[in-house]
Amino acid sequence: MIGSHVWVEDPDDAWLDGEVIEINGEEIKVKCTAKTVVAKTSNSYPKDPEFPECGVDDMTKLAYLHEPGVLQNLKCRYDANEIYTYTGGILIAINPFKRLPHLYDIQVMQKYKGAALGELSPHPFAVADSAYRQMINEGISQAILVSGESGAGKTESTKMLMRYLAYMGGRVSNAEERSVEQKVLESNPVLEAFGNAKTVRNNNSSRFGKFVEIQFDQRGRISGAAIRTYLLERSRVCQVSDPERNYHCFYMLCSARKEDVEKYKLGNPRTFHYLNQSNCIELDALNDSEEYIATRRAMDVVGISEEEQDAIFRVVAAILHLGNVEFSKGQETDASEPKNDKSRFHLKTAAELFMCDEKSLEESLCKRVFVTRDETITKALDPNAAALSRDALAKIVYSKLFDWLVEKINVAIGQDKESKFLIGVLDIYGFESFKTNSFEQFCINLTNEKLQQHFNQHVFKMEQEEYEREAIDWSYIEFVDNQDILDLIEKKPGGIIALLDEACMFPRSTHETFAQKLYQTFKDHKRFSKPKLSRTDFTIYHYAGDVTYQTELFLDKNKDYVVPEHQALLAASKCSFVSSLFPPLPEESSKSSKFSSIGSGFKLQLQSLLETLSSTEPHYVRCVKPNNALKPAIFENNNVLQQLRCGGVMEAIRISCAGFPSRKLFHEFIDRFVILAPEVRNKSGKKDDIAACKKILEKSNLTGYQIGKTKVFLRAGQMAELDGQRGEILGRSATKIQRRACTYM
Ligand code: AOV
Ligand code: MG
Repeated sequence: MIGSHVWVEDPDDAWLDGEVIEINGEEIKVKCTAKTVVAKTSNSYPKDPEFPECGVDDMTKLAYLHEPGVLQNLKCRYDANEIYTYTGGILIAINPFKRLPHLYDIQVMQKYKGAALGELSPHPFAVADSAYRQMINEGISQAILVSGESGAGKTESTKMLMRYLAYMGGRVSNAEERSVEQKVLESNPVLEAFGNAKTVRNNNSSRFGKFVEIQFDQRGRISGAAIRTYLLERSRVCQVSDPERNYHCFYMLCSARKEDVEKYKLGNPRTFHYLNQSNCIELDALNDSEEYIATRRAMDVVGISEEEQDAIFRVVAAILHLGNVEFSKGQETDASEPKNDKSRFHLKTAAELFMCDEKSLEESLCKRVFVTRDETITKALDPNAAALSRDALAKIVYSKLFDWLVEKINVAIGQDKESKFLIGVLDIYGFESFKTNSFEQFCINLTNEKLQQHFNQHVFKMEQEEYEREAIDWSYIEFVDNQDILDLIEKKPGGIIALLDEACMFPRSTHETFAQKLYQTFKDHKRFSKPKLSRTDFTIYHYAGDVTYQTELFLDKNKDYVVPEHQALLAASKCSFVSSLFPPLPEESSKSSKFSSIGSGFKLQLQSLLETLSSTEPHYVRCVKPNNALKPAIFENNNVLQQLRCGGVMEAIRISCAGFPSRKLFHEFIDRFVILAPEVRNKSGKKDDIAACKKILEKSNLTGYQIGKTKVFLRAGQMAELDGQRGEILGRSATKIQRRACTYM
């Protein structure tokens, strides 16, 4: 109709709103603020004339539910610093890229304590509170799954969730001893110092996945916690591309207090090869020397002793010195030796810091020993191979150091083996697609596929199954199932990981033969393709977009292997901390060269994570990154929309509103709302229950609800309506008990 207000699609801004000024059959001309657009009627949506100025806090309350409406809602809330919005039971969090301290202080926590989800503005505290109360009331373990792309705010949201749980489950501790929850909270800065780095996507990107399981006793007090970590990115230790950084701890140590810098013979980070491959050394918002102090303080809290801290930073310094050892051709053919005095100095310093023999360190870098059936052959490595050996040593030491920290923190916090109640919080690396994508991205994206499937299954399948079980009318909502991608990657035998393991076991395989094998095997797979101009890359059509992987380092990175010379060297260190990182290998595995696969190991870890998750009641927080500039107040429509689509949020909204987001068992329903039709009281039996429910609903003038076999199913908003009516009768203020429309998703 001419004069009506509509949304039309726009390539730049996704959706524009304007007034219809002309209609020509299937086409309409729409006058928007900046331009006039001609669009197909089928590509336009009506605009809500009474759209509330500040939007609605739950998408299911939108009067007109469509993509532009959802986007408009998020945008106008974001502009008003309302960064959180519900979609039924899912919390959408849009990264503000600026501090909003008033949102998270202790008074806010107090307010959320015990408030029903939806009673107060959407907030991670509300999600944590609801998980906590469900755990206490129903005795079911809970999980809060935080997802979103890199830089979307997962880690920050996770910290809020953990702070709230610590607040709820904390106990008054004596000043002497640190409480469990203090240790849990302080484990964050420690792990971030060693496991986070600046990437192009995020100045504080987690380069490992983390599942924190908080254990509670019968009384709902925190009694222990376990931190599980997943696959730290090792390559970053020796390879940093501009404008990214290595792990934070290296820079911290370089700007530590003077005596530490001198003790470890450090100085300007630009003088170290592992740091100066990138031009980015300092970060605007990060003061490395303050961070150093904060990290050491956090280490105190989690129970890492002064000596251990010294040893840890000594190893970090040793890695930096190791990276500065360059090699040149040695006297024998194909041999290598430290290039010059400078390299010798760094080699000597690294050996001192590792507390191992300098000569042995040099040999472990420049030579390899091969054991055949009859003899032992020592082979010299050329300068290139020696540099690779050096990097391999740096990586293995760093990753063992990280694992040690996690283990230490777990021991220090302590486990409550008796605990029956758990709340797990998952903060795992978001979907990644870079210019070059290697094995790390492959594993990260596999993780995201698995979690996406969990989300799909939970939200969609469970919902539909419930409707089927209850035999109510329901037209299916389609959703994209990603099982085919998971099969492509994980299937055994025949999936990509299985083929990679095979390639790693055949000495003559190269990344070229591996790629050929992939092309052959998956030439007809609809989620796989070979890019036209490449001989060794492959593309996977992930749920969140296409990613092309470069196979060059896949074989290498999949091998979980410690060079025996490196193992022997550090196991013999005079520093008990260093030698403890390299405990003697069992006889068997040190001899046989049987390879252990990182990919398969990771797959098993994920499997076990998903098993844990499936025994919990899940809650979801979907983080969204409003722009790629990492700046406040910029809301890029297309960018946000893409993330909402990829994360299944659009479908979740649809299903929630199209379906019946609220439901109650007959007797529960009657108990709660009998006051609306008191005459139905005092009857029992299933038939009577149904009749009673019908009567109550009739009297409340609602339509569109359904009566299943055991439950009443209500449309979005109807529970709130009933509660309002009940409140009026009870004479309480209706707003006090107005609840979120969707109590179940
Ligand atoms: P991520 O965990 O999702 O990325 P982060 O949680 O590290 O992302 O968030 C990235 C940055 O955004 C943070 O360092 C903050 O500067 C800012 N930020 C996020 N959430 C908030 C908030 N609620 N309030 C203020 N600032 C925020 V990655 O770890 O890269 O996938 O692997
Ligand atoms: Mg993170």
